[in-house]
Amino acid sequence: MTSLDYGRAADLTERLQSRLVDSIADDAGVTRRAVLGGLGIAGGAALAGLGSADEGSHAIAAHDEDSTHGNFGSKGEYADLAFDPHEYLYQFNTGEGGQENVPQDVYRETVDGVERTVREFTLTAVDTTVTIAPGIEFPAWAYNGQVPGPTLRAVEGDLVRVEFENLGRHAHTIHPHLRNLNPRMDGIPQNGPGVLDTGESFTYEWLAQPAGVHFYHCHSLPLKEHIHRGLYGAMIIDPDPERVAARPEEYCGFHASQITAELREELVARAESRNHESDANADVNEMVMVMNGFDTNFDGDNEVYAANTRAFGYGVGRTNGKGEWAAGETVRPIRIDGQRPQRVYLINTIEFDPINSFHTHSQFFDYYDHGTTLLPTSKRVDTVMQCQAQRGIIELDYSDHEPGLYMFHAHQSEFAELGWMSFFEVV
Ligand SMILES: [Cu+2]
Repeated sequence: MTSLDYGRAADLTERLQSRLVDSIADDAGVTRRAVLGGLGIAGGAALAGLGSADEGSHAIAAHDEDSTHGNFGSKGEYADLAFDPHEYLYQFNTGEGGQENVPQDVYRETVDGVERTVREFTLTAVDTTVTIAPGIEFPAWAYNGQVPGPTLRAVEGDLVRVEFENLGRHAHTIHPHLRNLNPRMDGIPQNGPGVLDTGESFTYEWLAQPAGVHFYHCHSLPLKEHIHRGLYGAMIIDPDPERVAARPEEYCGFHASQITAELREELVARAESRNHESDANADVNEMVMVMNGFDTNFDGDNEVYAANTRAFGYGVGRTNGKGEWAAGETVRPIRIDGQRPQRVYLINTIEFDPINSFHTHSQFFDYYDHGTTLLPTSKRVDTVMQCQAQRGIIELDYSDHEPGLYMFHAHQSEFAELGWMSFFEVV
């Protein structure tokens, strides 16, 4: 058997989780709600000294304690279901569909003489709290009340229009990691509108280029605090198959004179597989993983690590013994159909540590650094590392693996033990 026993995997997750929660529970930067040890929820939303979040904002700070989502008293369960790390994996905002808390639209418009598809999103910065470990609330600054912020998705050549409003207490911006031709739209303090104070708004416009997996974040100073508090998100730019057919050399390491008809055809097929408007894309199970960390005592060092904010959120919870997870339980592996190709859009956002990494057990994968090429930049690797803001696309194939649990985690062992440890459950 290649997979771990479910009960032992659950023991491991629970042991690491308890140790982590014990180690950070008294840190200055967090608030501990009494959900551990079957005590039930403490009264009142814990806001870590930040006061109430603005009413009418998208903040998720207020916990619905009369919720029907079951009892949150059990050890190892997350109480805050407003953000579900399993849903987040698959939440792509394209302008024509996405999350309820992300107002969006898509339409055609002539921009500087060129007719383009415009994908418009409203992003609002707020102060809120996010659950980073069972019962542990971190005082975050967040786009649309969530960390990571909403995943934005467009096609190469589109115009991404972001109506940004700052309802947080500090001055913020949005800086895109795109090939942006207008310095006013760079989202830095020194250009265009500069930083936006509380209550101010600005509409950013960015050309969606190049194709790849990209990143947006606040660029206010001190930068390390504004990023680390949670103001970041993924921006995916799908390749345009027609453009790939016309300029295939821009999507691989070959010179134009070396492009054969077969290679052009392969690159176009790969572009279709990556393009959410193409039928071929529906065959692939696509997930977003943003590797992040939290400095819970504000000493300039991370105490908690995760993929998508929740320490051990993709660990193994208690089951009924048959791999079916108990109702309401939010600690569970990512269940995947072994016969479908898997694609992970991976981004590293951690502050304070110079690198992060992604390592798969019993598996090798193809990797596309920044996702800007259609041929892999690394073939058959089981570990990649990323500095802050580095990102890439991972393609995995479990079609010949036995069903069961396959671990993946940061291969900085410390990060794994402090939360960035996860499982795929292949079925
Ligand atoms: Cu900021």
